[in-house]
Amino acid sequence: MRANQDILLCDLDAFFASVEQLDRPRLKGKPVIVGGDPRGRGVVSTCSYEARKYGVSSAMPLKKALELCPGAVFLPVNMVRYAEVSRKVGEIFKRFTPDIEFVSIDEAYLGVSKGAGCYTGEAVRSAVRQELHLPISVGVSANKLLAKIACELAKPDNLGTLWPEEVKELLWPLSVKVIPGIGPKTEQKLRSYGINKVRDLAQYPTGALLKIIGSNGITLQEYACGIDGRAIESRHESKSISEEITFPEDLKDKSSVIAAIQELSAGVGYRLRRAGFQARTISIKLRFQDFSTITRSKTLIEAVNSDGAIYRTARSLFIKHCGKPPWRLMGVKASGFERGTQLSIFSYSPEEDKERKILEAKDLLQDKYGFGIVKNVGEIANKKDGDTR
Ligand code: TTP
Ligand code: MG
Repeated sequence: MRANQDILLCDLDAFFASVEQLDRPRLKGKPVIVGGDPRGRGVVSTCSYEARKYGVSSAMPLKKALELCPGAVFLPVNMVRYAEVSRKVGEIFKRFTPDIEFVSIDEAYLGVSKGAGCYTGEAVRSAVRQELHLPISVGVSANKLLAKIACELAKPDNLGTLWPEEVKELLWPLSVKVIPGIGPKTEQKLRSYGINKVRDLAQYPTGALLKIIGSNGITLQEYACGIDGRAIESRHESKSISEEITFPEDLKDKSSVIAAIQELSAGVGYRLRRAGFQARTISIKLRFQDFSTITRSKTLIEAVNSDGAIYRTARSLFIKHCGKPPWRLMGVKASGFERGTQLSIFSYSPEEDKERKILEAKDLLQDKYGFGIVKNVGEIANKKDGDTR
């Protein structure tokens, strides 16, 4: 957990069942149970929210599910298809931040800069809804635990928040079973000692709690107080953020390519800032008409994340290495990440301060109305730059 970070827990709703309903539209709005033949000995993998109303839940014997919900449609598990959808969801997550921990097939933690959590969460939800036609819930907070609980409480198809300062008011009155790690057995044990609500767990003498549930008691008590120091562990931490465009027709004039570089730089800059990163290295990728492709990079003295700084570097790389037109594809990439916002002590100037303020306003508008809504701000930000380096 980092103090300057918001954490999102994104979790698809009734994942396997939602994919089945997507692939078979006639099942929309109906109780769907995924797990196999209800006459067999298997268990429920998951079920649609329509089936949950009947008391059906994951890990329940299919036979029992049939008794509870005889009208449900029972389907076998089609893991290949779910894995395919899961990959697509992961690609959407990666657009918003490289700081991702994939927890399971339908669940991931995303780290974004402080204050960007809710906007990013809504943007993730609408991208998954619009592009994959699937419902997803998002919990937003300052740590993993509270983000996870916020998501569970918000489900289905919703975004919820649960901030550390709200723990006493909102979390303490709830049953201990909302705490991840407290399954039915631990819950029962705690109940037998009169620990029913999260408040009871938070306030129970620690020594006595350790005797009841062992060493795990310390962590669970910290959780009950909303404390969780776990960091996001990106297994395949993305090392770069890039955008590229294949032009509708090969371009022959430099100014058109430079206009594209400006657009691409703004996209890369926005994503960098939203992920809470700065980048030391800016690269371009250039493809010529004969498909030959070059990449060229420049490593800067200081890490950057403003649209203007990325654009200036990418443009100078292009001018230096553009070769002969026509050009077919142009890409801009930022890598060599460092944490934090761009506040240079070496070259801090009123212009940079102005640029930063303009970008902050632009980012907020883009969070709300989508990337690219503000076109001319990049121009203002880049005006101070007269050089072609
Ligand atoms: P979950 O995210 O736990 O459940 P869910 O997506 O079906 O429902 P929701 O998140 O809205 O509560 O698990 C993701 C998938 O993993 C789920 O669709 C099926 C599979 N799964 C099992 O196969 N067995 C299980 O016991 C559980 C809990 C999940
Ligand atoms: Mg899920």
